[in-house]
Amino acid sequence: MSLKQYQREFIEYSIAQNILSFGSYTLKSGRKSPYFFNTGKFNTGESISKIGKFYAEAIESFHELVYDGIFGPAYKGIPLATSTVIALSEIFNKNIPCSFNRKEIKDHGEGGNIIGSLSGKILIIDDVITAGTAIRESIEIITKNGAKVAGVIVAVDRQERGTGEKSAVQQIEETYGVPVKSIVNLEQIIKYFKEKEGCDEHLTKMEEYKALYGINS
Ligand code: OMP
Repeated sequence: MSLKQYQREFIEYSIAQNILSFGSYTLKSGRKSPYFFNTGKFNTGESISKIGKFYAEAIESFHELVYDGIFGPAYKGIPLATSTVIALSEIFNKNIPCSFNRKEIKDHGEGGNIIGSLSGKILIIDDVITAGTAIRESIEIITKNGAKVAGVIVAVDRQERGTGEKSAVQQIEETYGVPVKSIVNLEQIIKYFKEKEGCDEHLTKMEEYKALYGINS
């Protein structure tokens, strides 16, 4: 399937801003990767605004995502969720509540570890999915607080195998029965490089990495 306009723009913007970078990176899983996607680098007014629009476009394109509110896990998920609900309001005229968690325990004032509105069916927004550890933690927070998980949207699905042959996305979809979607996945980033001239080096390394740790698709 061809890349959608917002997916192409997302990849181009991420490369231009060095958010998607190439080199040698050790991941949380210990795997050595030739590429890394760093949402922490969405750190200016322009880039935070743009990332919200990319997520909003992706969310709108997946009709399986039926939700009442958006949850962004601390810390990286907080600006992502905030920017996304602003974009959903400004571009799609949808006024969606958002929430996030506190990492620290607070026993005074309003108490609790959730800030914002967390009720009904909640869409989790996160940056990257590799093994799925971060997403499982968010699912636990939401269910502990009495809400339901409607699905997950990440910026990049690295499409890596977990402990078995399945990807983290497939495992989470099966375990929790919710859709897990992304703005782009590894296959789409590879497709982008295939269509663009002068990117052979990146392409080769990403294909080698996919052969080593990727799912068979
Ligand atoms: P899992 O919890 O294994 O799914 O890994 C996802 C987390 O790894 C992200 O939330 C990031 O903290 C980090 N990460 C990135 O930010 N970008 C990448 O390209 C790869 C990783 C990673 O370490 O796997």
